[in-house]
Amino acid sequence: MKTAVCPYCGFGCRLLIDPKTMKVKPHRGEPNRGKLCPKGLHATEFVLSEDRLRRPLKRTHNSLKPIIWGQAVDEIASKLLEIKELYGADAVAFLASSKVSNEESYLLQKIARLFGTNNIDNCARLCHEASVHALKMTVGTGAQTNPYEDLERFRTILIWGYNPAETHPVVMDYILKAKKRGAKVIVVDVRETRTMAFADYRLVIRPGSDIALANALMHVIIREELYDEEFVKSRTSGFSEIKMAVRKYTPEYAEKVTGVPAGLIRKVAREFASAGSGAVMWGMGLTQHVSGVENILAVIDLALLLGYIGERGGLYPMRGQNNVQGAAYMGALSEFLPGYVPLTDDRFRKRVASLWGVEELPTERGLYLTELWDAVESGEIMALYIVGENPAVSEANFTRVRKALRELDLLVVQDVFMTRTAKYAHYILPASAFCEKDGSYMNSERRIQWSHKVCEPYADSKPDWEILTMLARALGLPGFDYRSVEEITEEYFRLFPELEDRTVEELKNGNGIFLPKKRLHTWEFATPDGKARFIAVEQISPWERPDDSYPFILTTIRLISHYNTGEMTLRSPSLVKLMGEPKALISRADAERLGIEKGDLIDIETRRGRIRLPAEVGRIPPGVIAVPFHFKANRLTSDALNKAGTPEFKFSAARVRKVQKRKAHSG
Ligand SMILES: Nc1nc2c(c(=O)[nH]1)N[C@H]1C(S)=C(S)[C@@H](COP(=O)(O)OP(=O)(O)OC[C@H]3O[C@@H](n4cnc5c(=O)[nH]c(N)nc54)[C@H](O)[C@@H]3O)O[C@H]1N2
Ligand SMILES: Nc1nc2c(c(=O)[nH]1)N[C@H]1C(S)=C(S)[C@@H](COP(=O)(O)OP(=O)(O)OC[C@H]3O[C@@H](n4cnc5c(=O)[nH]c(N)nc54)[C@H](O)[C@@H]3O)O[C@H]1N2
Ligand code: SF4
Ligand SMILES: [Mo]
Repeated sequence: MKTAVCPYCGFGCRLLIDPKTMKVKPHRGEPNRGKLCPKGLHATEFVLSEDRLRRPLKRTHNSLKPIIWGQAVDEIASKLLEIKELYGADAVAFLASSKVSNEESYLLQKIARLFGTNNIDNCARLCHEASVHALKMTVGTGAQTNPYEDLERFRTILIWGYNPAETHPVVMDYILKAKKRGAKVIVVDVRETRTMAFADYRLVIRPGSDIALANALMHVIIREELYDEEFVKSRTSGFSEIKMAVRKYTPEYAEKVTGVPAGLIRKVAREFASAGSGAVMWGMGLTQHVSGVENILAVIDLALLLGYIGERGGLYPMRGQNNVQGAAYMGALSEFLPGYVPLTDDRFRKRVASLWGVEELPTERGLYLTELWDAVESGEIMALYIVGENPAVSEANFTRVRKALRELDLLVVQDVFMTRTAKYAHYILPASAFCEKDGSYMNSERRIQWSHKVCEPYADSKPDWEILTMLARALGLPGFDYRSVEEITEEYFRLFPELEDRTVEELKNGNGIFLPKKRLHTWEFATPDGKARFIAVEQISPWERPDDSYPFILTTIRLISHYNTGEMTLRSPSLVKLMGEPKALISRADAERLGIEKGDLIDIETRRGRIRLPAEVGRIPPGVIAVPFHFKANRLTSDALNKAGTPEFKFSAARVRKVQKRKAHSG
């Protein structure tokens, strides 16, 4: 049996794979302790799919023709160099994948920066980048503070805009264990989720009104003097601003804004504050709003007020993709060098440059993934190199993305499948799947784990690190003479003081390595003065408001057996069998008013477009409609961005109409 890391979600389960049968069993060690969800259990099925890309392809006159590796890479490199020569390095952008290993993400950002641009980004931008920004501003480090194991000993778990029962099923085990030991679970969501079924307190909130609720909880806690005065005094700054800001957020006022009864707000504030310890876990319900950064600031403020940090609590922005945390730590973000170090940190930047054998690296922030499409429109971006990302489906308001993809002078897609995005590409490069290569991955708790090669690469595919090494050499970049993936691991280890004394062997044989360490901020915060900073925020309105023409609020959600844009799960026969048909969720009251019954086809329309889905009735308040994001929801969504560059996937104004059955033709 070989040990690999699950290629789906950021929880980071380890799989035991039998190389002969390719069957999967759960690893007994950390973090999954003998558990897997159906995606992990069937994780090798997409790898074995006949649909895999077999060889490099080139588009000529609208048809795709096979091309040999060497020629494909040479042609791509010379086109990139030509564009650089004519328009500068910033006319090229690279999209890294949160699905590939640390080594591979590290290589792509190294290529981008040595090529001369910070136009390097990954799907963290669509996901938790607001959490990263808010955490950096308050506690100094943009990542989850505590390991999963701590969840079991906290007395309260506050789950906010996050539905782990469907999105990180294995973390539910930790939550349920805590509950068995007496912890209280509080869930805040815009609908009655599967996670809410396990909650002691269920707060169904109006979409986009989270700041008002967080401020009201703080209002009660401050007014009733339930906060941790000692912690606030010795370890934080900015308390007086918070005190002022939350004064007007009485539970009664918040009830008007959020729809959550004032009595329940008081009860939850008291329970959470008096428990003595607590975790705050959050997800896309908070980040994917124009107020994303402020939403997170509000929940961090709440935790700080109670001293729920270190031994007594933790901040858990639960990461989405299997290696989104790693991609960020490796520097595949347009505003940060590896380790989330700002581009303007001269000392660190010079150190990286000297490790790479050059004098200087570009210092200006690159474009966010979500800013690329306008930049293509305006002619600023001419070429895009995409590794393992599917923006033609995953980006907000994808109609404009598809238009931009068509306009590029050069689009390269490096993926395991012919994705919706690859359909626009000039060159398509077949990548090997996770179990066909070695490499390290970092999960949400910042645990780096080794994933072992189980089988040979499919057909003529190559591991991403090999493809990128070829590309870098063809571009004439220095320092890409790697003969094994381990040499890349050793190189990135050198960037982090905490990893300097660690070895790849240790990583391969143990339970993983936490970077920078297991528990953050226990004694001191990673801010210049060592104190956490409260940042007061006011309720912020969504970008679009419902009106007479578009009276519904549309939000987008995830389902347990579907995964993101579906490229992998739809090629897994066992998962396809488990998959329910995606349905739009609407309230009983709205359904009755519009004459809609369960299973009826409905049209959902926003200012961007229209889609048709069967209806599911119930478990959501009137006026709100929730659509699974996995297939075509982004024809509808709003592309308004928050301060971290994330679109407002969770709030659009929409209208809903029952599709009238066509009358049978007479005669
Ligand atoms: N099965 C499965 N698992 C996955 C994925 C998948 O596609 N499928 N994707 C992975 C990825 S990339 C990610 S990022 C994670 C995401 O994991 P989650 O964050 O759990 O995912 P979502 O379902 O997008 O959003 C969470 C919840 O936010 C709620 N919500 C919507 N609007 C609001 C609001 O205004 N306020 C509040 N409080 N809540 C709101 C929704 O009802 C939903 O229940 O899952 C990962 N795991
Ligand atoms: N409406 C709406 N839209 C959303 C969201 C939402 O909640 N609502 N959520 C957003 C979020 S949180 C995220 S993270 C994004 C996800 O957006 P994407 O990252 O674009 O979605 P995925 O489907 O995960 O795409 C991953 C791709 O990687 C490929 N792949 C897998 N393994 C490998 C490998 O080893 N090598 C290579 N080269 N490729 C590989 C897969 O085939 C797939 O095409 O979607 C965002 N879009
Ligand atoms: S919980 Fe996440 S990491 Fe674990 S098996 Fe399921 S998809 Fe894979
Ligand atoms: Mo995500």
